[in-house]
Amino acid sequence: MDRAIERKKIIIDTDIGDDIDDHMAIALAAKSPELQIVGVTTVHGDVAARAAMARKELDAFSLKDVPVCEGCEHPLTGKRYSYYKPEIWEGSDLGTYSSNLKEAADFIVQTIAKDPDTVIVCMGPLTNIACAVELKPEVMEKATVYAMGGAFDSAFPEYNISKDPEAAEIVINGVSDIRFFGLELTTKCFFDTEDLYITIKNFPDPIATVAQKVDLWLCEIGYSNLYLHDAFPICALISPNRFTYKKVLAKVERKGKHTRGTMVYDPGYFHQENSEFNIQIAQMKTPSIVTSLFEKRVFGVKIPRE
Ligand SMILES: [Ca+2]
Repeated sequence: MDRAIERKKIIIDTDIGDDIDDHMAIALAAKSPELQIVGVTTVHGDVAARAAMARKELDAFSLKDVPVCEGCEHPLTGKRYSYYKPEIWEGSDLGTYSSNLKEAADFIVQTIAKDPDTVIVCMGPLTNIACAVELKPEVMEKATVYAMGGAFDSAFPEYNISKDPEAAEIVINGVSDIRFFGLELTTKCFFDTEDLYITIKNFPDPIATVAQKVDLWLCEIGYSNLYLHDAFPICALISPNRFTYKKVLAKVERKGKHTRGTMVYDPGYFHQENSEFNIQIAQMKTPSIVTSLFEKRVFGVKIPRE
């Protein structure tokens, strides 16, 4: 690694084990010399199985010293619901892997208190971050959060926000620098799942660990496109000049019959130029660089495209 590169410290907060993009995003972070993963926290549902999955992947990428910490199983209100059958997707082939720590909110607060420049990269519902805000608001107010979440060109309630709207509302008002990577951006970049699997299926570790999940994604879930949603905030930390951010005042819909979990905001038609804002929405002109980064850094080969 070039010694001149100052590595940006990150905590990855993840619901690894539902959509495959968490696995992909962790692989990209692990292979990027600009970033230093200082901890992984798990959220939403079977957080112990998710922690075991994160441990297995970090170990495969020779990151055995990075602590993995279990977080909140349930949203702040209500119960957790998964799209997929846990026995198929979560908890598969985990052997003796397990977490190092519990109480993710404590870990997050302690890490940010020690080094406020550490960026929290959120790849799941924002429950752990909300708990950290409630635990130590004065510490978390100074935190920087890059979150995959929201759908800023529609009233569609995007998954991560909709699974814990109350947590999202606490976080957008409790953290001064929070940047969202919404579906209108993250759906612009994907691999063909089968082409990816065929290309990498016989690769040695650590890619074998990723290939195993791609195979599951293809066979058990059956999605032909492998979207890289959670890799966008990682990409933004690797290549900050590729991204711009639109500052807006957003609120989270928590009551709508069809829109609970939607983030709503004034698109700028009516407010003053310097009006108050609480989030930043990521924008970029070349989403294809996300797949290019995977090809260069993670797989080392071009993945065929239809
Ligand atoms: Ca995720």
